[in-house]
Amino acid sequence: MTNHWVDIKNADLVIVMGGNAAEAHPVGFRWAIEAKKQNGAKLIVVDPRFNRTAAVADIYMPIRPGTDIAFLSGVIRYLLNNDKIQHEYVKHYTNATFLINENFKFEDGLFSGYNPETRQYDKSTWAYQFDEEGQPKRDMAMLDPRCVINMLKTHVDRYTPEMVERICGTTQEYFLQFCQEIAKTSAPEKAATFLYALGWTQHTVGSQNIRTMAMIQLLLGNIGVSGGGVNALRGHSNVQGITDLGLFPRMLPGYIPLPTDGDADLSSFLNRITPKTMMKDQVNYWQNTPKFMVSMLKSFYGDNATQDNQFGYHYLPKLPKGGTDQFRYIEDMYQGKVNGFFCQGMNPIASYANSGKIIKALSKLKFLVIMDPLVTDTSEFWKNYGEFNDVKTEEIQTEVFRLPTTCFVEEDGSIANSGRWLQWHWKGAEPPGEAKTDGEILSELRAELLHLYHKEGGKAPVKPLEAMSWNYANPLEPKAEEVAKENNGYALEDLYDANGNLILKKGQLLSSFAQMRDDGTTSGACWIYSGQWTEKGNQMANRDNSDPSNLGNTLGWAFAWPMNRRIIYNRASADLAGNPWNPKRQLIKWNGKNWNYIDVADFGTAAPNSPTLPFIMQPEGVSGLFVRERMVDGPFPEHYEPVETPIGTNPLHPNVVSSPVARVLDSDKADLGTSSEFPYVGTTYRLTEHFHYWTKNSLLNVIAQPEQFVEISEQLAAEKGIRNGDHVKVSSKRGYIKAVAVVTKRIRPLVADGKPIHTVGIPIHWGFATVTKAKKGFFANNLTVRAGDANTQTPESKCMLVNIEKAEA
Ligand SMILES: Nc1nc2c(c(=O)[nH]1)N[C@H]1C(S)=C(S)[C@@H](COP(=O)(O)OP(=O)(O)OC[C@H]3O[C@@H](n4cnc5c(=O)[nH]c(N)nc54)[C@H](O)[C@@H]3O)O[C@H]1N2
Ligand SMILES: Nc1nc2c(c(=O)[nH]1)N[C@H]1C(S)=C(S)[C@@H](COP(=O)(O)OP(=O)(O)OC[C@H]3O[C@@H](n4cnc5c(=O)[nH]c(N)nc54)[C@H](O)[C@@H]3O)O[C@H]1N2
Ligand SMILES: [Mo]
Repeated sequence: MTNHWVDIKNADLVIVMGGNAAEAHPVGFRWAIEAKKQNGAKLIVVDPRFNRTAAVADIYMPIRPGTDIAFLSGVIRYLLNNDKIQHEYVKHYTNATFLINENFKFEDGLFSGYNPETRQYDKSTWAYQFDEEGQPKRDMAMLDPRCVINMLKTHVDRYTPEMVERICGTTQEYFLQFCQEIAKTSAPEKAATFLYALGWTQHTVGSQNIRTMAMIQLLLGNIGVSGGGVNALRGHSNVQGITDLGLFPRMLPGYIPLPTDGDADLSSFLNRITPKTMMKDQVNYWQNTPKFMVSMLKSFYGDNATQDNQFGYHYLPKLPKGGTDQFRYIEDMYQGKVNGFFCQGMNPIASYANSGKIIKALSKLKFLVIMDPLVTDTSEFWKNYGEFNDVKTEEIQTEVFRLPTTCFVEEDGSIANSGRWLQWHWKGAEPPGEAKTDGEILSELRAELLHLYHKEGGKAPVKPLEAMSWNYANPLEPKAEEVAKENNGYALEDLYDANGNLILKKGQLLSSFAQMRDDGTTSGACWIYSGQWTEKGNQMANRDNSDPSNLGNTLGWAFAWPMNRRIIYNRASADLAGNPWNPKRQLIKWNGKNWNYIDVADFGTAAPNSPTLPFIMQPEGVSGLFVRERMVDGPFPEHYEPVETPIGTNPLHPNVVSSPVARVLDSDKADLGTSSEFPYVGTTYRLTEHFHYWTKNSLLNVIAQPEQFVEISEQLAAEKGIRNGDHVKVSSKRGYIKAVAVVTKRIRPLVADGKPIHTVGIPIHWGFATVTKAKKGFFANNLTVRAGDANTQTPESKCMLVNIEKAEA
């Protein structure tokens, strides 16, 4: 989130689109209800299903799964054509005024630079025009046809209300109601917030769904302000921590990219990834990347990281050409190229797309290690469970090891929530049986691997393992606080400022990442977490909930990265002169001499009307309505159909139907179905009463939602002769599930491109492994498609083609 949970109460309008917050985030959703109570905010839900969030909404409107870009682009068109934008904000804080490269174009569904062979874009024309001094050209009057705002206007002009209805199935009347409500927040003092999660991410156009929304927020001046923002409601309680700490296959901690095979040494790697300041006087905070990277390497490799060995750069694993992701590594397993797999805290045969293929892939391994507190479907994948898992055990060679771990309540540690708050928690119970923490298991593995290497040797180099710094009081049992301090970072020598004053003594904890150096005199494994545990103590354990501004920013409660800042880009909450757009929700204000802050400033000390602009992480200082290089699928968003499209065409450009760069491996193409065989849209989601696949082990949850069901409309039920409570079989090109039919008014048929579209709603949860008497069931992922977003590789689990038939019980 750019903002945080409590701040949602400050919104004038709450839009839940691409998520079901009341169901999946019932505790945090209270702040949406507070916005209604305290501000009279309206709540709008746009969702294929009338879900539990819709039940408390002021306005609900349906949409066909996978078409939000068309809807939101239509909103952008409306805002531009009806002059409902926050003018000053757009002009000064976005790149609306920048001129786009003469060779950039969009034609017949493709942006310039497309290579059909590699299915990738060359992004060199996705650029600005520059003047003789190398500065981007701007037209502050915004009249030049090549300036971003005019190019955007042309781009979205095709998304008329008629086109939105034709693609999305949402009536023009509903759509215009949405436009009118959101347009009200173009007033400088008004703010809308968008709450989203998987209904937007789990699409081949997932990243662009979110981007289109972010563009709307910029046009309305809703970013950096209280009650606004781009607010992803994250999933597992610490999944924010996972991405912060680099558990993405392509990332190091702190969102620093992992080097690739092509990055020959540290300096050329840093040169490639560190952005050059593009416009004079801008902060361009990522220019500090070398300080963060070297401090990270010092933290990883300690005294083994020196100037002479490029701080241990060569010990880091390098990504192969083209990178890697879940699709590829499952494919490698499937082709028998992988010996072993460590499965730590996940249940891939239940959670990954196309379960059938995952099970086959695991069957080709020599060994599988499961680190989990529970028995999982994956740890049982080799057992025959009849129709639920019809494998031939005797043909599976994979040896499975189960290492029981503790669960978070049995450990001290921190959890990062969606609002970037790092909150410390304390162990609540002793772990049962032989369970050990993940840290203990990994430490023992490290020690044993080193021992075996030294005794027997091995194929892979042992140096990276030997070089790792492992400075814990007990190397087999690292404590959470030791790891937290490592992430925060230390002064490795006495540190002086530019005037020669001592800032920190050797061995002291850094007080923020601003103290990090690129010469090896500081450490810190995750720069954004620096400040979490300083010489003043554990900031994550702070529990002062005083709230002088009444905005809910509570700076004394826990620690928010970066630097305890609660709303990022908060300089944008005031005009150029430093006057807050909304004095009642003031985050910063210029008092004539200096800045008054309610939140931790996102800006440094530049006086008002200085040329330094608020978007400090961007090399041009402003936010991007046009994206130069970050996205792989286009500098502007464009509607593409899901890879399995129910309408079989793209009304905007029939020659380019689905995303031309979507992640689909050749070997998975044969598994794609068509609407002639599978005429309905399947979409998967979760229920409050369950947590993914684990609550199969908890009797009360099992009682609350005992059996796999699917939801269909009354119209589809009538067509197929299905009654409420009948048993049905839902199938896709990949597999099938059996379930009980719930016939409901909550799902209604839509008309898209002149065709009736029926949706089958499929909750996830069931499987075969459980220690309770839970009814066994099928994986919803028997049905899903192995196709992903080209930016993130997130699979398109929110829409696929299915068929539904009555079945025997
Ligand atoms: N009780 C409970 N809470 C959970 C979880 C759980 O398992 N149980 N899981 C957690 C995790 S890991 C996550 S990631 C989050 C997920 O949080 P959510 O994303 O809120 O959860 P989903 O149930 O996947 O809901 C997605 C919603 O998006 C809608 N949708 C599907 N396709 C589209 C589309 O194309 N456009 C639009 N506008 N909407 C669409 C669906 O109908 C559904 O209502 O929940 C977290 N919270
Ligand atoms: N079709 C479809 N598929 C989906 C989704 C969807 O909406 N539709 N949602 C996707 C999303 S957003 C997610 S997040 C995934 C979830 O997919 P998974 O993460 O694979 O599913 P979980 O059941 O949450 O598995 C987490 C496991 O971690 C274990 N665990 C808990 N605490 C600890 C610990 O401290 N240490 C260790 N080692 N293990 C622990 C739990 O017992 C559990 O078995 O599913 C994805 N799959
Ligand atoms: Mo998730």
